[in-house]
Amino acid sequence: MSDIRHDWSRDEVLALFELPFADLLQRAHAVHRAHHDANTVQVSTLLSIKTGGCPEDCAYCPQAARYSTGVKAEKLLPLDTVIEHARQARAAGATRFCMGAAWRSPKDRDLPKVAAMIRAVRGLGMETCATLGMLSEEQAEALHSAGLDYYNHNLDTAPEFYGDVIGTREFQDRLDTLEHVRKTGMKTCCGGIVGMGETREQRAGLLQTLACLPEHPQSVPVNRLVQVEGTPLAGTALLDPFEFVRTIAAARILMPVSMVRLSAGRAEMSDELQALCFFAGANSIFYGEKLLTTGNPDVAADQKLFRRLGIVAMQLDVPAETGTVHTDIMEHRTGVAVETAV
Ligand code: SAM
Ligand code: DTB
Ligand code: SF4
Repeated sequence: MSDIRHDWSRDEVLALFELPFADLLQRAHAVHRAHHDANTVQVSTLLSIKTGGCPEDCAYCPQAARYSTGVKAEKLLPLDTVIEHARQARAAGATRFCMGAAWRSPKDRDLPKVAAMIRAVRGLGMETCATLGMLSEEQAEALHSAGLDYYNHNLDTAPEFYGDVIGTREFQDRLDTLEHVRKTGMKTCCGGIVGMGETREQRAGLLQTLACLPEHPQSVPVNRLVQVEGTPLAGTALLDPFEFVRTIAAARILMPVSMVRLSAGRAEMSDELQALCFFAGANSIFYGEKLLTTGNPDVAADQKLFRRLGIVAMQLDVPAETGTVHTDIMEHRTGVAVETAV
């Protein structure tokens, strides 16, 4: 029987969180091994192509113009700067390049510029991902035509906690953007943030909502809140690290085939905590010294951690500069269908 389900109830998800820690981890790790190579981790590099000055009010975000966080508003980066960053990311071993913009949604005049970036990064033989805010169907199609592989748009938190964190757009707006992206055939990268003062039931609610989407997102970033001075969420009580591991484990059980990304917050995590997250089913990270505006472990530290844990970075078998990208090729390398739609 397939373990891919879209009908999880909140109580079932909560019951996973309430298992004894060892039982939860054993179950998650078994699901992980059934679908993935447990010693391979996918690495993506992020670049902020348009930083700061965002009109939205997301209470966690250092890029919202209304909070005094020290992040300066910048213009969209020029194409050659983006290409240079992508080359460096590829040289360091990243296989996916994710471009983020501090927009509520892209302006139509920006789209051709972002499309040119997508084409250039694809030309370097990397997978492409973008996170630009809300998209209309037409905008999603324009990005798809440019060759975008993934669109990142997070649900961020459970529907009932959402209004405590974001007031300038609705939860439904997020679901609509994801629908527009899926319609084009692009893959979705969708997850959320924990450690924002939500309850365990609300963490379960976020994961339940993700697992009950029409398709499981192919990538599920689980961010631990990076507390930035000046944002309303600075000073939030810290989440128990074991509860974070439980969240990763539950995500793995609910979305067996998806890549679960140990995302923001790694700079504040010990190597031991990250190792537990990999055991619990995380198999993707952001790689490179910076996320969008905040820090991330440096490449040397991650390479050392991988060596100590016997982890290898996932490879794409794509000759450099050819312009063709075969994401399916990962099946050859790992023997498992890691990116198959469910
Ligand atoms: N502006 C676009 C949007 O909101 O969709 C794209 C960029 S936005 C920075 C992408 C995601 O980053 C957010 O949805 C949120 O999940 C995550 N994020 C932002 N600030 C964070 C923080 N301080 N800690 C953890 N995750 C954060
Ligand atoms: C996601 O879920 N996490 C990334 C990516 N998608 C775009 C962003 C994390 C941002 C952390 C705060 C910052 O660096 O500004
Ligand atoms: Fe703007 Fe995105 Fe930050 Fe929200 S998360 S304030 S939309 S950049």
